[in-house]
Amino acid sequence: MPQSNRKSAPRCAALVGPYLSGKTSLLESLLFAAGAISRKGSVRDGNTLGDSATEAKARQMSVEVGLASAEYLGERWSFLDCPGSVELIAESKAALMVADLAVVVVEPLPDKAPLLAPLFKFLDDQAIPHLLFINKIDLLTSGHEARISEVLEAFQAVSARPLVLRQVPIRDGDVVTGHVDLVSERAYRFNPHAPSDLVPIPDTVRDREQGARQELLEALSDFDDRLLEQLLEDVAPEKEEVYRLLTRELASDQIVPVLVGSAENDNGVVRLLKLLRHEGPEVRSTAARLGVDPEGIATVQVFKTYLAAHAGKLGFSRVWHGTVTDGMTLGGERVSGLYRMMGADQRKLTEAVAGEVVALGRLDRAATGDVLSDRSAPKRSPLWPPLPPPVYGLAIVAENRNDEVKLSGAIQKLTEEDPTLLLEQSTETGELVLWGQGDIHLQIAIDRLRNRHNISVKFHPPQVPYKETIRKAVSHHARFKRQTGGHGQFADIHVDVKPLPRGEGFVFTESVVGGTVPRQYIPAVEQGIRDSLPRGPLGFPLVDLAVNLSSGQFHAVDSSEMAFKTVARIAMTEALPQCEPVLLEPILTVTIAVPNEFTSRIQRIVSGRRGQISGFDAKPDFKGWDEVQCTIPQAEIHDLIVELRSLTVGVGTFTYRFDRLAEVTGRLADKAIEQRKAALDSNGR
Ligand SMILES: Nc1nc2c(ncn2[C@@H]2O[C@H](COP(=O)(O)OP(=O)(O)OP(=O)(O)O)[C@@H](O)[C@H]2O)c(=O)[nH]1
Ligand SMILES: [Mg+2]
Repeated sequence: MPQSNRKSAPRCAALVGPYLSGKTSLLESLLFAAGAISRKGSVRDGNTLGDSATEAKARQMSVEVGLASAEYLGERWSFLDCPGSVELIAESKAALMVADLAVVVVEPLPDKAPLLAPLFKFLDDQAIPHLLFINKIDLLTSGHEARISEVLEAFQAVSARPLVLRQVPIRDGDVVTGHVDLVSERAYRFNPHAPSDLVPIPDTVRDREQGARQELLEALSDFDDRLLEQLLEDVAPEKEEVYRLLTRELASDQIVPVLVGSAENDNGVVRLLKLLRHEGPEVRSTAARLGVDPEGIATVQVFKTYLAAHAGKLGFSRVWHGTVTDGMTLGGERVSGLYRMMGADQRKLTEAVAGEVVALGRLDRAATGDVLSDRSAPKRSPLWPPLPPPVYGLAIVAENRNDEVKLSGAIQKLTEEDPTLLLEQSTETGELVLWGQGDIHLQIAIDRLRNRHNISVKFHPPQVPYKETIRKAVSHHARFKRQTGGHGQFADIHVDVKPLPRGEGFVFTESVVGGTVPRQYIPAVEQGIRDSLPRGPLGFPLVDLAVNLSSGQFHAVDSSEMAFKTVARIAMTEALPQCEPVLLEPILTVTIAVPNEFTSRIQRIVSGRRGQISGFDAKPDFKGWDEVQCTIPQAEIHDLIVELRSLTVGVGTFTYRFDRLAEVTGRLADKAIEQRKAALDSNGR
């Protein structure tokens, strides 16, 4: 309950939770309940405020954070509708960082618990106050879903903080028809798409209500001795005191209130709004949580960068301190355009006070995560979450050759908006590889290239940077002699080619005595040999071999640098096929992280990819998770993330680094060599 009649500064709530749990629907319902929109859109019809992007409508899923704002009973709220996909998690984390609290929206399904674990962990690590909104309560009717108590038990198992039920559902037979608020002890009957009716507490719920209320009070009494005494002495605590404790413990992320409702039917949404209003933490405490120094006249923090078609670069930002005005200087740049976002609409503002979420126009230097003030250059918050390393790549080429130049510029723009997207121009394969968090993530980027930049691309799994080496030492004699018209060309050399241990690269030596190859031509011989390294007899770059120039012959008139360079290339072309060339493939050291219930099944995935497990251990700082160490050939890693996610309801992940090159022979090698030959032929090389 508000401690006084003083109105709160603008606050901000992020809607987060697993994929398809109903966050965008809930945003729509919240805005409708607050009177910010007069007509509700639906995800199905593709007309919600949260999913205004073309790519979101096409997929009926959120592809980025959606922003909206509402005034509820005279107080301003900004809502950040986060995408649920694990592949877009960085976007959601950034929004969570600047929110006063998170509303974790989840379906009433116990098997969603593993998806909540990493989210709860992030929220607790960052001490972000959060509540749970168990959505789709209407589905509890269809029989196969569990009861609220079972759902809660499953979710509690993955939350370090106590989940405290604030309402119990009222059922009529199998159908949830309303709920009882456990603090006010008021009962409400749901009406579809209309405010609930206050009703007497039905007798059928009374026992459950009493039991759940007792649990709520006991949970709170862990944080308050006076309440504990009252409970022991069987004294009923005052309602105001219970609200005060609930507000305090939510703000310090000690408890997680749990509400039930249905976004689709607008049930339980006004209750949620009221809880936000009375118990939602203030911007001051959020700024303190982030350690933001209130500097100068105004301080803001950018949590998302958006390149709008007309307005140019927009920095979606939370105002931490002071008042921002259009035209003022922040982080050393002039704010040119100040907007409040309502889905895709920008509403122009002249100023924004602390607590507001605004879009700042044309701050070119500011990046996502930066704190800007009128006093200093952009500063990155030390608490800002690190970006997840890429786990999936696709080689891309413009469908229209004329777009090739435009392509990297366009991708550059996408990566500015989404720093988890990376572009690599592979020096080893020559391919342009787009890296990200998964196939959906990259497909969204590819759609954006088409929708926003009018560039269509083709894509395929990136090539494996195979190498080749030799197994046998060979001594070889080569001669280059040509007589054309005037003076000819002549060079003659003896070389010893031999394999080196893995990782030694290439070594050139010479042991010429008596000037059989004159000093001035030796560098040309070395150059000729090096020129033949990028493409060995199998078609791949050669590594781990040594060549020694032992002797040769020359001609006083016809020998030249060019002739010695040529003879060196000839020597290599003739010698290498006799050296038993062999294909080398890169092997990666991989660390796979999964909830430990899945650990035993990782073996099958790894061995199915020609990998080897070297050990596993509990993941540090991550209760209930394991880390499996293994090596896997790079050729087998492309869609590892896809298989891993399908095994682990989406939460499993991995990191990797190059370990070594290893010989491959047999059918796998033949196939790689054949493909390489075809690729080189088609490139006319
Ligand atoms: N039965 C029922 N369906 C709902 C409810 N709320 C949302 N849905 C449906 O659930 C589906 C997903 O809803 P969204 O609002 O897009 O879910 P989301 O959490 O925003 O999804 P992402 O942003 O893609 O993670 C849609 O088909 C909604 O119509 C509800 O209360 N009851
Ligand atoms: Mg959504």
